[in-house]
Amino acid sequence: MIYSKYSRNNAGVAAVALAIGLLSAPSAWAFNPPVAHYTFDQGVDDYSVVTAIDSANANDGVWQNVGFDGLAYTGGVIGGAVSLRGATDDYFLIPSIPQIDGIEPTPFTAPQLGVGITVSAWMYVDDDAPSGYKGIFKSRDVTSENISGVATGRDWGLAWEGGDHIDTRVHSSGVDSNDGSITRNQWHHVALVWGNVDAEAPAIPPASVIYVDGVKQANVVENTEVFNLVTSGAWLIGEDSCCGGREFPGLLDDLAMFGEALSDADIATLYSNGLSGIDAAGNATGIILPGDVNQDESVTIADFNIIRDNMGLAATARSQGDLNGNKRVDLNDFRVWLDAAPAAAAAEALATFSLPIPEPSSLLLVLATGPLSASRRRAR
Ligand SMILES: [Ca+2]
Ligand SMILES: [Ca+2]
Ligand SMILES: [Ca+2]
Repeated sequence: MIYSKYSRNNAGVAAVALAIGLLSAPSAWAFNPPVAHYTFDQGVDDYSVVTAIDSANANDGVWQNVGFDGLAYTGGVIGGAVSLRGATDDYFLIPSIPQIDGIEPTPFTAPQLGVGITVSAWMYVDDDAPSGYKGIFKSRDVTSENISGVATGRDWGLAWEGGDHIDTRVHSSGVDSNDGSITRNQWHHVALVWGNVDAEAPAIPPASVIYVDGVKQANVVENTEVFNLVTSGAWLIGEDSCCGGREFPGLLDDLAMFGEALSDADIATLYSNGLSGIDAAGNATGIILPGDVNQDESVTIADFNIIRDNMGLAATARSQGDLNGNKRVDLNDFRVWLDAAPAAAAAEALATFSLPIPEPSSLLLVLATGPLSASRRRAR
């Protein structure tokens, strides 16, 4: 995969997207828009947004940590992303997604290709994010029917498990993505499809398929023996309600629930479009460059000046210089800018440190921190 050498560097992503574009334009939309869609674009320049806003059907997610201090936003793959700390109650609760109630792939009578659901999301975890079973988008409140009958409280959705792969659940049956498919310090697109996806089968059973970065994973369940998603129940963004300590410690972007089982080609479209800054509903939102504070689509000394002027201060928006989404402007934000800045701008910024400084300044601390450009790690 040519993408694997790119870390959290949207300039690189954009370059890849451009290269893809030279070969083929983003595919035409071949499927219906999501029934629930969380872009996390609204919070980037207003950290007071404490709702996961569903731009499709107002199935909004409610932030569960009443202090709100675990919630922040930063640049994502497509516009903004939510930055989750992973502490207790740092997650959104969606009371239900009623648009998926009653989706029934009907395997025995008149099966129809494409009946089912799809969950699609972009995720990012740092080197220092703790491993473990961490919920990305989960429900243990679905009522579903399999060959044994109707049951509630089963496990549905996607989680980041053990560091390097995704665990998916359909009516509690678990299937993993390939070992090593989820690397750190890099955005990955993940998707779960449940439903009728096999055009070749004489009778179409509801299958379960996982995709990472647009690629179908080895573990495909041809027949889940789950026939009916009776009612949605509550879904959690960034948490699995079981067991405690399963809050997701990283970034999530463009989370979408589709009321149909998308095809291999559809998932590849979601992935390639995402790299081009096109979201799951087909909107060309664009890409926020990592060092671009003032969002004029370039990384210049003007962006550095904002960071410098706000150094050490609390931030209520990324545009104040908080590039890593931790609600304050500090050296880590300067590092993010420095990594993204053209050489001339970086040299100009570093040169300003030799100028007289009227009072003890955090910029002196910058000088004391050693080789700045050595770190390309996204600090939190
Ligand atoms: Ca977004
Ligand atoms: Ca800029
Ligand atoms: Ca910051």
